[in-house]
Amino acid sequence: MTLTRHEARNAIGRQLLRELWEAIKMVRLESTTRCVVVRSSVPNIFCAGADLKERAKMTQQETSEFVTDLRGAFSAVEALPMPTVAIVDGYALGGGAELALACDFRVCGAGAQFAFPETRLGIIPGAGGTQLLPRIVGRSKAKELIFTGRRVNADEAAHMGLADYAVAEGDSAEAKGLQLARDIAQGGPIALRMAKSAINRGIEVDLQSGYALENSYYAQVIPTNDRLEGLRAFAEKRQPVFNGT
Ligand code: CO8
Repeated sequence: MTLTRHEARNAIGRQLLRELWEAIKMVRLESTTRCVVVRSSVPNIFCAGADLKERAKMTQQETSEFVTDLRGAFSAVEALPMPTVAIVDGYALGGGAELALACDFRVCGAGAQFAFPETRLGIIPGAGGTQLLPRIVGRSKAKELIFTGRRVNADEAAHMGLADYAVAEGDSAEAKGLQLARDIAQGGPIALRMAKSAINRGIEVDLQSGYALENSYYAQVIPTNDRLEGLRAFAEKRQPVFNGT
């Protein structure tokens, strides 16, 4: 999924939100897709967050509807069944940072800048930021970033675990992010979905309940052709060809 709203630095207004929803609805039905990459075609920008100009013209009711819709879209990204990689090569601000948080991985270019400036705008991160950020970087770091709104560069983001990879100056975040996606895509599509669900749901419950969840997801890979193909490929010393059944 590529954000291409150059003139507004990928700020998310109603039109971009509609397009994001269309992409989400399309991709989540694809049973053989192993990995989704979320990126930008705008130089030095991942996403400048919510469209502040459009929001300035909204009534309170419209703002409330827009915010609900945006929150829903980001939750839908987070709930995509297959692994997701955000390639952040430039600014990821406010809602833009939250979109990156909704992905499983964040791969950053040297010029990446994350910030949660919402409290400086009299609002709070409302599309997952107050919940996902502390789960990723820890409670006090998340509080610091959200209370101050300060920008975090790629190195610091990597240091605190906000970025999973930060490429060196001159190296391509795009290449690194796509390589990660290709590595993930070596796995079976059903296996990847089950593993993602087991981790995401398991982390929210106690350990014994987590083991029970793992067991139930494992049970779903046992009857698959992909599992048999994995065993055959191992015996025949070749790469498996998974078809998602
Ligand atoms: N909204 C609308 N327009 C924007 C936005 C934005 N967020 N960001 C940039 N633009 C527009 C600018 O107004 C400008 O338009 P124009 O050419 O008509 O003047 C154009 O994009 C280019 O902007 P710049 O000249 O500033 O471009 P630079 O490359 O110099 O800087 C930056 C890029 C750093 C991204 C800078 O534009 C900036 O700081 N933008 C504001 C970013 C920001 O504060 N974002 C946070 C928004 S708050 C948020 O996202 C909360 C979401 C909450 C969602 C809640 C859901 C539940």
